[in-house]
Amino acid sequence: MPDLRVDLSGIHMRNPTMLASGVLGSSAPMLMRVFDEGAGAVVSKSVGLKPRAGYPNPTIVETDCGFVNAMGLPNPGAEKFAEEVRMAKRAGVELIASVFGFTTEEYVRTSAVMEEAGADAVELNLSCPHVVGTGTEIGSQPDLVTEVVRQVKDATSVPIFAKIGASYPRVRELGSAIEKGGADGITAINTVKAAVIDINTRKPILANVFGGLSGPAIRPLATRCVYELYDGVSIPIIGVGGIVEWKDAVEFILAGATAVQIGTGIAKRGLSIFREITEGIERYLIENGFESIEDLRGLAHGG
Ligand code: RRO
Repeated sequence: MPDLRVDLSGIHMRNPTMLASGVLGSSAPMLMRVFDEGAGAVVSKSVGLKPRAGYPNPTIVETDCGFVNAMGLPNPGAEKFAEEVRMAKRAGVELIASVFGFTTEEYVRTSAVMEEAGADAVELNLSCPHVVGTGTEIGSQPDLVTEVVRQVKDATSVPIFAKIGASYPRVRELGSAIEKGGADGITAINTVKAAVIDINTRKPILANVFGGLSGPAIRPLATRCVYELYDGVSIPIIGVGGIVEWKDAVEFILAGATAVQIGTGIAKRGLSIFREITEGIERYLIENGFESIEDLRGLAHGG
């Protein structure tokens, strides 16, 4: 049997699938359920230092090519969410806490609370495409990205991943900025800034007007980012964006991903998607004579 285990900068995963941040990640029971269903690790919904209500409804709209969401970072604040992290950790869940901030200090303090609560790693959200003052507004400034990563690294001892979007044109430059800050990995990509108009009301559907597009429409864009990063950085890359089938996951691994995250795909396939994708990867490895996932990683590169 091929080896499906993945060592993601010290995070020991039984398989390369992870729950993407923002989907089913707001409570310990949901995180536990997803882990029970076979995910190798789970990433919680982004939390900040203070509670936030998020945007008014409608916050999500389905289109024929994916979902567009503008939740607006609803979260109970780090101290309160720490209770969920503790509960999930007591149940043995491999848990990465997603963290956002409006300042470097907020990223640092929130990450420290997550580490203290027992999170195995922190994923810095440097890429929410539609909240003013955080996300892409920070993630499109490479020097600031280095600074945020460096300061979080200095203040914590768990692995730190940085999640980027596709809007910054020089993805390798951004990857280098993250690596320079000392990050343990890069997650690529977040949703892509989008809008949907109701032709009857002749107005935008989302209360926030703009939201983030997820689903198969962004998969080739995400694969391109992973491919570019793999050529430019030496830290692990986590691929995310539109994975629905096991073949999609294999594509990301061939582009250079060490692990893959799944979010929107759950809406199409249910929670069995984690097992189905893991089994599909396993079959592919057997049928093609590979002994481990590692043997597959990055094979789309070079001659
Ligand atoms: O909460 C959101 O609206 C949200 C976030 Br933080 C993010 O990173 N990406 C996204 O599509 N939505």
